[in-house]
Amino acid sequence: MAAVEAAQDEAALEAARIGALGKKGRLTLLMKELGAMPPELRKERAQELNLLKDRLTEALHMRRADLAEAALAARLASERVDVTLPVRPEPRGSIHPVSQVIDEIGEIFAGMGFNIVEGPDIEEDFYNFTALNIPPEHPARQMHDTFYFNEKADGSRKLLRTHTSPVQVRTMLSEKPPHRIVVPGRTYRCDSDQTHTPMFHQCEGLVIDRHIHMGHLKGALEDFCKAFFELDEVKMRFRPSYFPFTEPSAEVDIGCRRNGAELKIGEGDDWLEILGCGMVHPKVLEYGGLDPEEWQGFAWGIGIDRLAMLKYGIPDLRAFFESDQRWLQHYGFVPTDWPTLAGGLSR
Ligand code: 2U9
Repeated sequence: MAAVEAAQDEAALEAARIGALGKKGRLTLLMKELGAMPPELRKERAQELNLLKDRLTEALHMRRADLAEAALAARLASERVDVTLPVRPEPRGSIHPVSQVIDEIGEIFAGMGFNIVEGPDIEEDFYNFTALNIPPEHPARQMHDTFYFNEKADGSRKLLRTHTSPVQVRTMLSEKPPHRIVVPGRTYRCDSDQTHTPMFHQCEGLVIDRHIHMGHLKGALEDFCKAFFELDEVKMRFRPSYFPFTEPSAEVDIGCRRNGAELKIGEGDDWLEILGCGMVHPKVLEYGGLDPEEWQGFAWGIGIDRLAMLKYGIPDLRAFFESDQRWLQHYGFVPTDWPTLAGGLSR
C-alpha cells in the first residue's frame, strides 16, 4: 500500500501492482499457500487475503486516476493557449493596388447611379469582336494579338477576352435599356514587354438612354477624374481618335507636371493619356438589339494597372503580378479601409 501511495508515475504504479498482485507478487504467493493450510485456518485466511486484495486493487485504481488527472492538469498548463490573442503578431494581408483602384472606381460610379457588372474571361468571337463592329480582317483578331483556344469540330474557337466590352454586349442583349454600367476585370492580349503584361486589367463603362450626347460623356468622365485623383480641378483634353465600336471617338489626356521622377497630376503643361471613349457606334447598338434612332449612348475604357501606377507612384508594372510579400506590404492597402466618397477614397 505504501508503494502504491508513493508511486509518482504510471511505471512506478505498475511496478507496485506487479510486486503485490503479479505472478510472483507477495499477495499472490500468500494466496498460493492457502492450499497447504488446514481447512479451519484456510477460510479465515482466505477472507483476510481477499479483503487485502480488494483494498489493494481499489488503492491502485484511485492512484491511477489521481496520476492521470495530475498529468492532464500539467499538460493543460504547459499547452495553455490565449484564444483572445491576434492570430499573428501583426496583420499581414493587404489589398492589391489593382483591387484598390477597382474598388475606388466602383465607388465613384456607384455614386453616379451605375451598376457594377462582371462577365466571363473566356469568350466567344461574337461578343468579343463581331458585336463590337470589329471585322474579321481587323488586326486585333490576329493570332499574335488574341489568345485563342483550339478550334472545335464546328469550326468555332473560344478566346480570352481582349477587353471587357463583351460584358456590355451581353448586358445590352439580356437586360432592358436604359443602361448605366461599369465593368472591371481581367483582359488578355498576346503582348509582353516593359509596359505590357499578357494579362492586364480594364474598367469599361457604358451608358445607354434616350437623348444621350457627347456632353454627358465629357461631364461624367470629368467628374470621374476629379473624384479619382481626389482633386477639385483637373485639366483635361479630348483628342479625336478612332475605335471600331464608337463614333465619334476620343482619347482623353489629363494635365500634369513632371518634376524629375515626381509627377503632379491635374495641373501643368504636360499631357498624360488616361482613357479612350466615344459615342456607341449605331452598328454596335443594333448588335445589342437596340434601335439607334431611339437609343444612344457613350462608352469608355481605362487601363487599371497603369492608373494604379500613376495614382500610387508605382514604377514597375511587372512587380504587380509577382506576389512578392514585401511589395504587397509596401504598396498594399489596409483591408478594413474600404474606399468611400464620404470617407476618402485612399488614405
Ligand atoms: C460597347 C460599346 C463601346 C469601350 C471603349 C475604349 C474606348 C478604349 C482602351 C483604354 C485603355 C483599352 O485598356 S486600354 O488599352 N479602351 O480606349 N474602350 S471606348 O467601348 C465600348 C464597349 C462596349 C458595347
